[in-house]
Amino acid sequence: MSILHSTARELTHGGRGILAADESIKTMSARLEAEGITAGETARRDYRELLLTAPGLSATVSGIILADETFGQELSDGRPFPVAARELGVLPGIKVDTGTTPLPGAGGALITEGLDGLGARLSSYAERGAAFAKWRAVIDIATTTEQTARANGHALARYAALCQEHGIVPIVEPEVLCSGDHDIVACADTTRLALAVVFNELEDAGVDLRGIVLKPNFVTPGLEAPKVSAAAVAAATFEILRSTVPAAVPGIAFLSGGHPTDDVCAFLKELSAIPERPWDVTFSFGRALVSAALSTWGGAPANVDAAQERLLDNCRQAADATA
Ligand code: 5MM
Repeated sequence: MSILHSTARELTHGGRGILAADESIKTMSARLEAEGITAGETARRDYRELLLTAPGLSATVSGIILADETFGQELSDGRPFPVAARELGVLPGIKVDTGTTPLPGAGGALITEGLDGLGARLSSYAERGAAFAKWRAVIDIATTTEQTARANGHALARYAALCQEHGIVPIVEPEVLCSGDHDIVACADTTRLALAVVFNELEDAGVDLRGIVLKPNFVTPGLEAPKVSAAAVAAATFEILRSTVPAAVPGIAFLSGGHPTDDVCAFLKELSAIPERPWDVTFSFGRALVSAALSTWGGAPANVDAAQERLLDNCRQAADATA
């Protein structure tokens, strides 16, 4: 088995999942400030160290996605984050997109940037220990068209092919945003379009599907719309995935998208129980794993243990949902 295949499998198989701790400096700073913590390089580092060093994290977490700033930082014991992650039994990953910008003439739809110079950056990340990478396309139901989905799918495919050339597993994340009051059918339609286009582009780019991880949204009503049952979400999500995601993909790791922890774990549990599913399913949650830990910490060293317990509880709940 090639390193790409074994890494993709290690990330998604065996009842563990991925911790998304790759908030950009702007997003992370805003989340710290919202908890009354003065945001700066040191606070962002301390917070990511709290997450990575939670005792026994590797029992439930296979990989951690880091932002460029964190990837170049050291823990308080002097170990670089990617080195410490491997020593702690967690594969280090790196977010390599550089964010979104409006696509010209596309009514506000966004395109994700970061392809220029990406090959050189991937070489450097690989030398420093990155096992996998992440690129997120942001897809808004109100503005997405076939053309804008294709532009984002094309970028995702170019990124994925480049990652594989450097021995790095690409996480392919076409995120249909959960914000809004749309119904589940609207989410299903846009998710189907986004995934169909992405797999078309991945095939055209010659990407080895056995060496990727797909990171999609669950198919749900918008966060401001009435909820449906977890069984209904799982059925709708499986229906879309079955018709768009080839069985060669080893694993699917879902984003949480702003849904509460209990809800996304219930969605995952229902999906895991579908017997005809050809891929492993797991989590690649950000907020659903870390929000409670961040507010428990509040920037106080005395709260680190309690914050780590909140993180570990959520990781255990998510991992249990994959069984
Ligand atoms: C952790 O947040 C990631 C980076 O976000 P920004 O670049 O906007 O700061 C984000 O890509 C995340 O990995 C996914 O959206 C999944 O996170 P959630 O919180 O939706 O599970």
